[in-house]
Amino acid sequence: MYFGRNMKDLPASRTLAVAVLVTLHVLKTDSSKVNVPRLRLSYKDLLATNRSSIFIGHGGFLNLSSMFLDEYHDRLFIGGKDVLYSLRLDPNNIDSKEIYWPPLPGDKEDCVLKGKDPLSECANYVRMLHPYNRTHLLSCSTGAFQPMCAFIYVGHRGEHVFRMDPASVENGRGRCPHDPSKPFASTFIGGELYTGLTADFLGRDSVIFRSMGSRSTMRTETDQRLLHDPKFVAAHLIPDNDDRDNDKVYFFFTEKAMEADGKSGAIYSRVGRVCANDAGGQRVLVNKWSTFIKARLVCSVPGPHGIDTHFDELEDVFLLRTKDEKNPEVYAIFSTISNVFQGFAVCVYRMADIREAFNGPFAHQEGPDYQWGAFEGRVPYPRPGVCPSKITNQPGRQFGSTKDYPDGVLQFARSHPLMSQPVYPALRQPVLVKTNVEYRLRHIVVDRVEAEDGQYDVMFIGTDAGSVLKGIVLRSGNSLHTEEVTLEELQVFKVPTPITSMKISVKRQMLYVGSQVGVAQVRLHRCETYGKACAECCLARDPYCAWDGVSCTRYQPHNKRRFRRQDIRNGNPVHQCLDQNLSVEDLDSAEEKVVYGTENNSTFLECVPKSPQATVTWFVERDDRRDEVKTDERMIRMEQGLLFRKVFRHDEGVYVCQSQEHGFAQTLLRISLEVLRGETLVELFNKEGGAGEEWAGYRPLPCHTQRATPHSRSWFKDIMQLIGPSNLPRVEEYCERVWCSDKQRRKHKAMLNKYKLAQESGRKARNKGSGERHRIPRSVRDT
Ligand SMILES: *[C@@H]1O[C@H](CO)[C@@H](O)[C@H](O)[C@H]1NC(C)=O
Ligand SMILES: *[C@@H]1O[C@H](CO)[C@@H](O)[C@H](O)[C@H]1NC(C)=O
Ligand SMILES: *[C@@H]1O[C@H](CO)[C@@H](O)[C@H](O)[C@H]1NC(C)=O
Ligand SMILES: *[C@@H]1O[C@H](CO)[C@@H](O)[C@H](O)[C@H]1NC(C)=O
Ligand SMILES: *[C@@H]1O[C@H](CO)[C@@H](O)[C@H](O)[C@H]1NC(C)=O
Ligand SMILES: CC(=O)N[C@H]1CO[C@H](CO)[C@@H](O)[C@@H]1O
Repeated sequence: MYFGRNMKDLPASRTLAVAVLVTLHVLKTDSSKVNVPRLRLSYKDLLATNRSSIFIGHGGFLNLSSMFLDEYHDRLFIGGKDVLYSLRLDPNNIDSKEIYWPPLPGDKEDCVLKGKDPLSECANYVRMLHPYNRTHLLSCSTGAFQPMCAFIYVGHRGEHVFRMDPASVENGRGRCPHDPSKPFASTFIGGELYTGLTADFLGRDSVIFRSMGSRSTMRTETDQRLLHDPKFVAAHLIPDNDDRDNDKVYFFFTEKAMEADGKSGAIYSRVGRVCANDAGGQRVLVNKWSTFIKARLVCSVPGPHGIDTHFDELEDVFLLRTKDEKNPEVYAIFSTISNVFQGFAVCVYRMADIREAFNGPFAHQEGPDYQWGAFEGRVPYPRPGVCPSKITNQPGRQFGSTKDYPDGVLQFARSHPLMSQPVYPALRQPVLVKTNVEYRLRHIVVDRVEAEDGQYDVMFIGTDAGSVLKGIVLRSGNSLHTEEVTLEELQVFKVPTPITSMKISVKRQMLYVGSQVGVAQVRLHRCETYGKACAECCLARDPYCAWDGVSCTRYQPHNKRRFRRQDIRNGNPVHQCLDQNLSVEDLDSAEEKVVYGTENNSTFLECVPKSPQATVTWFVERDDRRDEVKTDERMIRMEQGLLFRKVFRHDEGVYVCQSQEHGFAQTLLRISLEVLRGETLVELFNKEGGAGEEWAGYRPLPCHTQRATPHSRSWFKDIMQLIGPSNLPRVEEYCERVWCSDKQRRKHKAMLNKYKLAQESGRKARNKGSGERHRIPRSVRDT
C-alpha cells in the first residue's frame, strides 16, 4: 500500500518548511495541519496504481486550448494548436484520431506581417468545441488572428470517424477571439451560439454575441457601462421556470468596476444575463441586447476591524446540475487582486440569490461626480431584464417580443445595466479559503456524492502546478462553522504546469484534466490506496469509499451489504471499526529500528505519519515505564521526528512514535536509541587514523544523494538552523543515517555491534578492514 510517505514524494516543500518552523516556534502542530491533504500522490504513484493515464498528442506539443467531453459518443474531443483529437473513452477500445487544422493559406504570413509572434500567436488554436447535432461538432479557432469555424463529422454512436469538411470552413469573427490568450466563454443552445469575447484584432471590442441559427445576430452595445474590459469565464443557459420564453443565458466574468467609488482600477466579478428570446429593439437597440443586466458576485471573509478581505477576481465557474435544472449550484473560484497577499476562495451561489439581486433595485448614478446608489424612481414596464413571455403578453399590454418594448424601457435598460444589490454566497462566506499556498487555484469541478451519513459535494480543484486537490467541506449542524478536509492531492502532470481545463464524467467516475502538455484521465477515487485496515479507510473520510469488512472499496449507497463502515463527518474509526481489525498494527506489528547517537552530540529520530493530518506523540520506554517524551530546548519535536540537540547517556531507551487522528491512535514505529560514549570513539579513530582527514573532504554517501530531494533539503535546513551552520556536516550525517537504505542501516548496526563488543573488551577494533570502516556512520567515525 502506498502513501507517499517518503520525503521525495512531498510536492509542497515550502509548506513543509513553514510547517516545520511553526512547529519549532509554538510546538503545536494541529493548527498547521488544517489545509494539509490527507494523502499526497505523486505522478508516478498515479501511473503505477492505474489511477491516471496521460495523452500527450501525436508528436509535437498539444498546446491544449479546448476540450469537450461527449458522453453520447463516449469520446473526448480535444482542440490544440493546429490540431483536433478524438479519443475513445471505452477502456477496452482505446483509440485516437487526429485532424490537422492549420491556419488558412496566407493567414499565417499576414499575422506575422501584422507584428504577431510567428510561433506562439500565428497558429490556429482551436478554442471552441460544441455538439452541433447527432453527427457533427461545431468548432471555432483563432486561425492566426483570422477566426474561423468548421463542422467536424464525428459519426454516429459506436463508430469512430473524425474528419472535417474543408468546404464548411467559414469566418469565425464574433465566435472566437483572434488572440489565443484572450479570455473567452461560449455556450451553444438550440442552434445558436452565445459568446463572450473580444471580437476584433486589437482585442478591444468586448462583447456578448449571439450568432448562427435563423435569427439575426445580436450583440452588446459598445459602452463601458455594459462591459468594461471584461474577462469572460463561463456562459450557461439556466431556465427560470417551465416557460421556455423565460430561459436566460448567464455570463460569469470579471470587469473594471465603475461603481467602486474612489477605487480606480478596482475589479469586480459579475454575473450577467440576457433573455434567450431577446430580439433587440425596433428603433433603439436594433440587434442589440435589450435585456442585459448584471450584478456583482461577492466572495469575501470578515477580517479584523470590520474590514473584509475580498476575493474579487473570478478564476473559474462550475455549475453543479441537480435534478432541478432551474437551480444548479454555482461553484466559483476567486482570487485576490492584492499584490501583497495572494489568496484563493471557493464560493457557492444559489440561483435564488442571483435572481433576487436581479429582481432588486437597479444601481444608479445621477452624474459622473455623484455617488452610486439604488435607483428609487419609477422603473418602466416591462421591467428591464424581464423576458417577453405570457406574463408580459397580456391583453392590453402586449409585449410579445422585445421589439414591442417601449423606447423608455430600452433607454432605461441601456443606462441601468447594473443591479444595486450584490449576490452573496450561500451562508455569506466562502466554503474554502487558501492563503499563502505556493500554487494558484485555476479550475474546479464538483461531484455530489451519496455517503452513509449524507450527501457531500466533492470538489476537484486544478492548480497551476499540475496538481488536483480533492476535498470536501463539512458543516457542523446549522452553525456557520465549516471545516475543509483535503482528501487527496494528486500530482497529475509530471512537471508543474498550469491546469487549463477540467471535465468530470460521473458516469465513468473519471476526471479529464487538460494542460499545455497533455490531457490526463484520472479516476475520482481509488479506495485501496487508503490502506488495508478498517481504521485507515475510516480516517480517510472519503465519501466515495467505505470499509466493506474486508477492504476499503467504493461505497455504493444502495448496496445492502452488512459491513459498510464509513464516517465522513467525524472520521472516527473507534466507533466504526471496533469489531473490525482496527489497524495495520493488528495485522503487522509496528516497525522497529535502532538509532545510534554519540554522547553530547545531536541525533534525530524520524517518524512521519502516513497522513499529514495526523499528530504524533512520542513515548519513551525505560525501566518498565512508559512516559510521554517531555520536550525542551535540548529535545525538540518536529514534523518529521524528534531532534536531540545534545544527546546524553540517560536518553537511552525505546522511543515509541504514535500517530493520532480523530481520536484514533496507532503505533507507527519503535526506535531504540543507543548513545555511544564520545571519548572512546575519538580514541578509537585516532588510533586508526584517517578519520580527521576524511572530514575535510567530506562528501555525502551515495545513498544520501539519492534521497536528498529539494523537499528533504528544506527541512533539513531547518534542523541546521537549530544546530548552527558550523555543524552542517553533522546535520548531513543524521539525515544520511535516517535516509540510508535499510540494507545499509543493517550494516551500520552490525558494525556498531561489533564495535561495542570491541569497546567493551577494550581491544580488537584495530583489526577491522578499511572497507568495513567506510560503512560506520560518520558520527561514530568523526568523534
Ligand atoms: C494497471 O492496468 C494494467 C493494464 O490494464 C494491468 O496490467 C495492471 O496490473 C494494472 N495495475 C494495477 C496496479 O492495477
Ligand atoms: C506549447 O506547449 C509547449 C509545451 O508545454 C510550450 O513549451 C510552448 O510554449 C507552448 N506554446 C504556446 C504557443 O503556448
Ligand atoms: C448535422 O449538421 C451538418 C452540418 O450542417 C449537416 O451536414 C448534417 O446533415 C447534420 N446531421 C444531422 C444528423 O442532422
Ligand atoms: C483480522 O485479522 C486476522 C489476522 O490477524 C484475520 O484472520 C481476520 O480474518 C481479520 N478479520 C477481519 C474482519 O478482517
Ligand atoms: C559531555 O558533556 C558533559 C558535560 O555536559 C561532560 O561531563 C562529558 O565529559 C562530555 N562527554 C563527552 C564524551 O564529551
Ligand atoms: C561530529 C561532531 O560534531 N562531533 C562532536 C561531538 O561532541 C564532541 C564533544 O562535545 C565534539 O568534540 C565533537 O566535535
